[in-house]
Amino acid sequence: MAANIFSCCVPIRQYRQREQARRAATARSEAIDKELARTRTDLKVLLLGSPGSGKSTFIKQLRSIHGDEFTNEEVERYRDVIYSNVIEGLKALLDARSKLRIPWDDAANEEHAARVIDCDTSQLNPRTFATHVSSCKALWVDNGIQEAYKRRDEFQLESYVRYFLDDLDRIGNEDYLPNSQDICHAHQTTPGVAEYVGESHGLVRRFVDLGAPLRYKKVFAHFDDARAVLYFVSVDKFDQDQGIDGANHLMQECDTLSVILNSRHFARAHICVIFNKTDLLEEKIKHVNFNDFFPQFDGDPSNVDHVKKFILELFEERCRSWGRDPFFMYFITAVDPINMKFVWSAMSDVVRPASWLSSLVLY
Ligand SMILES: Nc1nc2c(ncn2[C@@H]2O[C@H](COP(=O)(O)OP(=O)(O)OP(=O)(O)O)[C@@H](O)[C@H]2O)c(=O)[nH]1
Ligand SMILES: [Mg+2]
Repeated sequence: MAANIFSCCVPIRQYRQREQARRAATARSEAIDKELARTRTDLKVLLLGSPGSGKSTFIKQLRSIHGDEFTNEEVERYRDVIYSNVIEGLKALLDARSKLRIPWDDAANEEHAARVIDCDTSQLNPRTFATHVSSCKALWVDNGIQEAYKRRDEFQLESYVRYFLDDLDRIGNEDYLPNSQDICHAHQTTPGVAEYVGESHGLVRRFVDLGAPLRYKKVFAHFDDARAVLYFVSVDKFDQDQGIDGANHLMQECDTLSVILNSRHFARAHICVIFNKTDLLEEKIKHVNFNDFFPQFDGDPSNVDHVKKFILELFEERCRSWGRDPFFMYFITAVDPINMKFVWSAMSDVVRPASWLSSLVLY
């Protein structure tokens, strides 16, 4: 009897040991593959564009498309960024309300305003943010703040403000953890160069986010092996002046693009112009007259297709005068995952090795 039990147990124990060894070997091999993918590069893609034009958002969406989930640490880090976005957004609105001399709906909110203004956004976590939630809620529903929000075209306000402040019940919950859409709306300036390595269909693409291009012009030489350069333009900023000469934002973007197109370091790269924030452009032209900023525009200023066509032709015309066309130009909404999936499948032709370009397979 004992012999029978023994003879039946040994194979099970051996089976378990073998199974454990097999799992460990698979894990080791996966770790090696990951490490190889991390260090291997089949194709380098450079992301350039003004601050806030959507480079990091594009990369966040690519991660989702590649099934590369955010780690718990990353989710917690983004949660704290979102807390700081909420407070910074409110501070901007409070400042605008005061400068635009908009009266309070409820004068008692002055006290809530003082608490928010005093808040140190570098120290926010669920516990500290919880102490500000009721003030944030009271301020956001005040008609004075709502009026300032309506006049947001008269001052600088980040695009995420309504997205987060409309959802304070969820975000203010102490157990709150951001979902992927929240993470896409969060903004934290990318410090220096950021990289994302994504592998799909056996192809390892290294995306390098280089920050504001003119500041980093000197480092272009280190990226002359880039297969594609994606240049991001915030199209919703058509009504903004920039720089000391007060040039229109879109015209300034044209100039920056000329620097990239003319750079000898990118002579072999496909230069692609990504017109981002199309959703905000569509919303803005409903209340800001596009014609006021581009008198030569002769379409319907409230028709987004007319406006997009004009912007496209403006860039095309400028590029023609420099003698080099961008490989393609695309209008996208980087915070919209459905739009991004579509855009990515259309773009994958560009971000392939040259030898693959003749292939018709889209993925
Ligand atoms: N509504 C809307 N918001 C967008 C879009 N693309 C980006 N944003 C928001 O714009 C803000 C800035 O986007 P980022 O991707 O961080 O911009 P960036 O180019 O990486 O900015 P820097 O790192 O500061 O140079 C974030 O709050 C994004 O959620 C878009 O298509 N629509
Ligand atoms: Mg960034």
